[in-house]
Amino acid sequence: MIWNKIESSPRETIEQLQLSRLKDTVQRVYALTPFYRHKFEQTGIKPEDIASLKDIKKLPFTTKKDLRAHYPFGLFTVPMSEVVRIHSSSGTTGKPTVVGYTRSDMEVWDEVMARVFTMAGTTAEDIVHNGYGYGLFTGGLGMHNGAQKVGATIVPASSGFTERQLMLMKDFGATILAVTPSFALHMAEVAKKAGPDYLKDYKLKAGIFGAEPTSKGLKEEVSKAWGIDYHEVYGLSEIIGPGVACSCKKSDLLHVFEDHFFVEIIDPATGEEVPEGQRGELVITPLTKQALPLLRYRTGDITSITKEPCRCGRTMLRMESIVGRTDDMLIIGGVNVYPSQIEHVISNAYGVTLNYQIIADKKGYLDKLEIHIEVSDEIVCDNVAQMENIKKSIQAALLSNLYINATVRLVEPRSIERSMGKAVRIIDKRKSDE
Ligand code: DLL
Repeated sequence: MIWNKIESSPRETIEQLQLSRLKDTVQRVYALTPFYRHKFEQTGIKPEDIASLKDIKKLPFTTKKDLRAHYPFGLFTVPMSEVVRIHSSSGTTGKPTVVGYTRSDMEVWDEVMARVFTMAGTTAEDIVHNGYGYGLFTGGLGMHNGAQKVGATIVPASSGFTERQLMLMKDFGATILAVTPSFALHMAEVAKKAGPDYLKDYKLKAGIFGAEPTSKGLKEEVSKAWGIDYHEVYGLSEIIGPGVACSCKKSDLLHVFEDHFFVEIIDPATGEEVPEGQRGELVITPLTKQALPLLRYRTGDITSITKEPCRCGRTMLRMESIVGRTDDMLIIGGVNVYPSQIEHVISNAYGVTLNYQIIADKKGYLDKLEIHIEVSDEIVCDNVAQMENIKKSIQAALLSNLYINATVRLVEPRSIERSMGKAVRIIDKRKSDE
């Protein structure tokens, strides 16, 4: 099922729409945002210079730093009387990034989220259990509005209180689960305490997971543990929240809702576009935003795109699942590695679970990487020889697949703290020492 026929329109139609919307956006920011007008003047660009989609390259990039410099509402292009909603990123360091929505922005958000729910097979007959956090985080309310738009029954559970969430899922007969992948795995871990046939109590058929980089192995684990179809949703507050892209039933790649978001992939070091299919940093220009239109926003997320047709009938280009963030990339002894690549190695290993933590540190001048991984329940921690074998085989796989020398420490089941939202996988002690 496809929510909106634009999703399967010929690419020329989509691109024509993109161009006219891009021109409007450029006019809008030039006229209304001193920050952009100044940038245009500095580089000698005029809104009229945008005659084709390729001309987008002439426009300046926008970064998180720019948003922070204009905290909280400095880049808004409408009076506050037209802003009907505020959200913000968690902002673990310094000020958070604040975003605003007009009524029309809310309609766009609801629309793209309705497409997401429809991709996962949601109809008015479904009961959606929404375990994304409600509040300033866009996950909870973004999902909420999309589910409501397709007419499903929504259970606004928010995050935390795992046992209670499971009870509600059982008692209300939830058919669609919306949570972060790491929390879905934790929920399954708790649900399994009811015994091997725990799935008989649940009616779930699909899940909509996102908000954090996730390896193929962890997705398979979630899908298996809940006996459901895995749909991945991608998005970020600065652009809209969840609902920039989502995977359909036919492929693991995520369809980008291109009529609202123009995407480019660039080399993060040079800012130059990379060829289709090659990985780089995702840059997004929202095409219909009213309150906070941004040009060429550097997401920091690493992915690749393809325009190859999809078997589901949608024509909108697809992006690969996010490999990691430019700022999450670890450089260990000169080797670049993303946590999701380490997760992939762990997912193929015997005797361990996907509950792990990566600790990067320095020993003298040398980088030191330690990975703590919980063993599975069937492993007897007292069996020293077995533990040693597991540890050595993971270390060897990390070396041969990723060229990193890491020390693996196997820890007891359930000894690593669980996350109720986005998982904290990396502790980089080198950063805190700076
Ligand atoms: O995480 C929006 C969201 C909510 C997406 C619920 C999906 C589901 P922020 O808090 O602003 O917004 O964080 C955005 O999260 O730049 C990515 O690094 C990461 N992210 C979001 N979705 C995915 C995904 C929400 N599917 C940041 N895979 C983004 C990997 C993701 N990373």
